[in-house]
Amino acid sequence: MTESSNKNLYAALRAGFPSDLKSVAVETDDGLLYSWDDLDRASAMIANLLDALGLEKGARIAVQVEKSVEAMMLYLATLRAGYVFLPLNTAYRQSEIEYFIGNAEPEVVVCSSANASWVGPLAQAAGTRHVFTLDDDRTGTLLDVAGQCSDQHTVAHAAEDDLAAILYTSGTTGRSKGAMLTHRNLQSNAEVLKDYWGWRTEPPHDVLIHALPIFHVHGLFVAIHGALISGSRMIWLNRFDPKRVVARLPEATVFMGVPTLYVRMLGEPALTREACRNMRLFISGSAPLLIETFNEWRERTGHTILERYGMSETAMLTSNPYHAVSGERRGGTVGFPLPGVQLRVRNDQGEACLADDIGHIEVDGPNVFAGYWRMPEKTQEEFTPDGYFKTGDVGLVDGLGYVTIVGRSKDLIISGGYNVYPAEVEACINEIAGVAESAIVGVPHSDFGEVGVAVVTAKSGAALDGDAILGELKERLANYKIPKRCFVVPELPRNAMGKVQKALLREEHKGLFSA
Ligand code: MLC
Ligand code: AMP
Repeated sequence: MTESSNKNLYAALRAGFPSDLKSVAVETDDGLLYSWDDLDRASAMIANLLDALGLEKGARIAVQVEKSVEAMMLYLATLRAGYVFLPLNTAYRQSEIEYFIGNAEPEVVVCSSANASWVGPLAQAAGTRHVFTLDDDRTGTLLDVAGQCSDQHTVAHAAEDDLAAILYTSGTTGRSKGAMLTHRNLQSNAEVLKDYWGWRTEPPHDVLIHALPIFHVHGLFVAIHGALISGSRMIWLNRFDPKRVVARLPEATVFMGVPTLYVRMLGEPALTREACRNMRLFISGSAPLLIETFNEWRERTGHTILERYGMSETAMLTSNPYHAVSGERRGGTVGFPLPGVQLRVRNDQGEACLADDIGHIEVDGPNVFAGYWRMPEKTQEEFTPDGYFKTGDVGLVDGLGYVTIVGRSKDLIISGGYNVYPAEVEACINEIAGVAESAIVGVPHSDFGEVGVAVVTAKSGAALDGDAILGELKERLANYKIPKRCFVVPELPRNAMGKVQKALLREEHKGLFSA
């Protein structure tokens, strides 16, 4: 088999490593240095561990661990061994994890040692054969066993349509769906962004501040792939801390964040033009960047944030231009479709919209996922007959080709860059004793952009307390999904068809958290 016939994403990332493998690839904020060679050898050791387990092709490796460089190595190891990486948000609670593990049926589960007492039995009950621990202080059974393995490993052969990762993304109705991403989906996107954003592939390479979680598209794919495939060093923060990021800016050239990160950094007096003197590029995405933040950032730092748009199902779709010759970076827009991405806007009747007309955004391209894990009907529903994926986002393309997202047809709240599906939270509230029904609406929030507010009615004779409801929810749902307020009301507003009028509730509560 020739090298080029191997479409394994790790091989493509590895090809981008600089020639000096002893140079620093990752520097943690507390001063640990990892060379490119360390990344390659440690991921080889973990890959050898996985290979020794005798897993089937396509086996899922589910991972719920705190962010660490070793967790990234586990991701790289999974790729290079040819298995499927399934990252899980550390905020997920027991019932959420139970669902993901039951649905994905991973052969391997890696969790923190603090959670092993409940994740282990739950995984074994679901048929998982191997459970390891991994902590953010370079300990855990995964590293103990991998430490015994060889640091030489031949990258497994992968066809371009082989699965590389499954990302669970909440459904508009019902439970989360696993978006299946192939080696081709991820590699094509990484290659396109390498060029589009001008990553420096020759010395002096870029230096990326990595401060995002690594269980979603943004931190796991866009940031890590971008740095690795261009041979760029990463300054690695396990948690986002605006003070620490601003303190490290003078050493960096690239930063990526969700809008909340930019809002919080603007609260730091040390954020100045001087601090940003070596920066080349600030990128924002995952949620709408307010034009106020865009403008304030430009005034304070002299840099124009580049906003881009993507999804778990598609990785990156559009981006504002990097090079001035391609156009200006326009605040409030998400830029142009990336090379290779076909993006169209259609009205409710399925007709193409004219420039500036608002409609449903549909996309196609090598980055568009292979479907939802074990949900062929759902997959079919989300694609048009001619093969375009229905993003659920509503927007327009202007006369110059800039895409603007104006809303969503899916009932979704994006809070601090995390997605919250009202249907999931409502279902959870409705199970609480005494609750008759509930509605979750998204309202503006000065820090998180948008947050959920719950409006609940009681069954006759039941006495409910909003704070007690939130307390119960915290046991069952990831913290960012918990509504920031809960109101108990005599009844929910309904229209003539009996449908809850969420727009009225949104209007009523819109001033709760705006600055
Ligand atoms: C934390 N909290 C949130 C929240 N994050 N509430 C609403 N929305 C959020 N996103 C709440 C917690 O419940 C807790 O409440 C309190 O804030 C403190 O929790 P914390 O964990 O200490 O918060 P903090 O570390 O400050 O986290 C905030 C954050 C984090 C903005 C740094 O949310 C974050 O890293 N967001 C980035 C998400 C991301 O990477 N998205 C990319 C998705 S990919 P209490 O009441 O318990 O005190 C994607 C595709 C694409 O969308 O295009 O990129
Ligand atoms: P996820 O399911 O977490 O991948 O979230 C994807 C969704 O985030 C998209 O469908 C959009 O609604 C939203 N999104 C991502 N980037 C942007 C952006 N720059 N502006 C507005 N919305 C965005």
